[in-house]
Amino acid sequence: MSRQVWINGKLYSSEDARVSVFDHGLLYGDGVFEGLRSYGGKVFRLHEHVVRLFESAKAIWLEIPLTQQALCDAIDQMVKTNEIEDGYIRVIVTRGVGTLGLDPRKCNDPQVIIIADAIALYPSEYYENGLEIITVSVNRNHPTALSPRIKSLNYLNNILAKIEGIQSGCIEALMLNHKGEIAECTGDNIFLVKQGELRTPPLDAGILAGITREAVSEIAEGIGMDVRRVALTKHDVYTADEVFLTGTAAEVVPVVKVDSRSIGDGKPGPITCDLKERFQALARL
Ligand code: PXG
Repeated sequence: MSRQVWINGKLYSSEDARVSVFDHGLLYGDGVFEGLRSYGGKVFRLHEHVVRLFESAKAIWLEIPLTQQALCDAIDQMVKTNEIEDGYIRVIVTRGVGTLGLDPRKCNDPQVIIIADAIALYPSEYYENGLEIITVSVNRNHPTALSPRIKSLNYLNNILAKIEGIQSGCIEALMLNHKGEIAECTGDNIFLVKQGELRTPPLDAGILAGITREAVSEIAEGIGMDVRRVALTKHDVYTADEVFLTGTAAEVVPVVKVDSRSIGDGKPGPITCDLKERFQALARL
């Protein structure tokens, strides 16, 4: 189905929406992005996503040529224009056209792109039976090399981890940080349930500050659960009562096996299932 795509304030049909082969987003992965979701035509945590996009851009010295409010309005407009109810929105900001050289000063027309489409949901058996994941040899980007807080157009770190997971028959891969601590999966944050409390790696473990991670933490704290953002090891994961992942695409998805070890009783746990329901209720409010 043809969609309308927003590029720098103009609308193009999806067939005609294009960027140049000289765009540094393509040549060098020089740019940032966000993946958002709409529920019943309303974008979930729109403001938080736009703030994170602007922070990603600031961290790479990329100036987004519109205000946060104007971008929020444009995203809302694209959801309406494309008549999206439950949908997926991708916002991309590239450094723009430059020369065949790294120098970003040659790029002076950043491309802001908004794509709004229907969402391709994960198969329901992932939620019913839980995922099996594996820790991979690819570490998460070292925070002093490229901060994992930046949602940049260069996702090779995560893609290499994903490939390693797929080679082992797992659709998600768990990445460790440079200290050997648990970081996150390739497109999701990780939580453990232990003795009725939630544990998730802190931001300084070198992870993306996930918006679903934050929403689920708020839900849990709202029902009186402790949420501890603490450094975690593989041992903590293997001996957890429950494990689940959070992300815009996956929402809350149970994990039942890590590195071939069953987690808890090997079935999606009650706290995970409860938080998954509560998250969906919140998203559809
Ligand atoms: N960690 C990483 C590395 C991610 O890329 C998350 C955690 C979860 O963050 P949010 O804010 O979504 O709760 C992400 C999110 C895609 C896609 O199209 C990727 C993400 C989100 C939406 C779509 O691959 N990554």
